Amino acid sequence: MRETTLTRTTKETDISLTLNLDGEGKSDISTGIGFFDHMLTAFALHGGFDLTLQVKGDLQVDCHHTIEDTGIVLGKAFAQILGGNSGIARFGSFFIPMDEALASCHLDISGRPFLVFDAAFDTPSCGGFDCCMAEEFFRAFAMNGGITLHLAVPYGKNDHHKIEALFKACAHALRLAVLPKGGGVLSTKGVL
Ligand SMILES: [Mn+2]
Repeated sequence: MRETTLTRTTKETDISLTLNLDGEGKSDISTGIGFFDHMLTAFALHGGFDLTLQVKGDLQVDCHHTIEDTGIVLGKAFAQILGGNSGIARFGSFFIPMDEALASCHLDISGRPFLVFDAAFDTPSCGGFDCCMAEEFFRAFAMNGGITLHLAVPYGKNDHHKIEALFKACAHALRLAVLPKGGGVLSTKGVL
């Protein structure tokens, strides 16, 4: 089964995560930030991943460490489960419209971490989630997952819709990229 459990404890956050790539989209998520729980619940459901996540972060400071460190652990979980990225589709692309907003995600589970993030927000936050943390979350996820990740919101007005569409687009692109393909690594180099 393509599943792992990770824990990570620092002076800023205490994180426990279990991820199953071949799940049914079930989740049990508690980060202390309601909007972030909403995003990660959507991520699990749309990716078809089972995700159990408990985060105790220093929210008395702000939401930064809690969100960034969750991205780190989620990225590490993908990297650990996929090993050398052998036998998977590797690439995934998806567009998600959400009312007036459109988000796109194009990714390559390449072992070459990179983030392109082309989205702008009009308000400082959605609930307790600072909108600037969307980029920080996806950067931490890409860096620790070894994923080339391109995210964009070409248009849209409502920041809740824009961010939610980004999480859903990323989830669907990942669902496609981790599909078992058989064979070895999809690279002329023979290794990623
Ligand atoms: Mn929503």
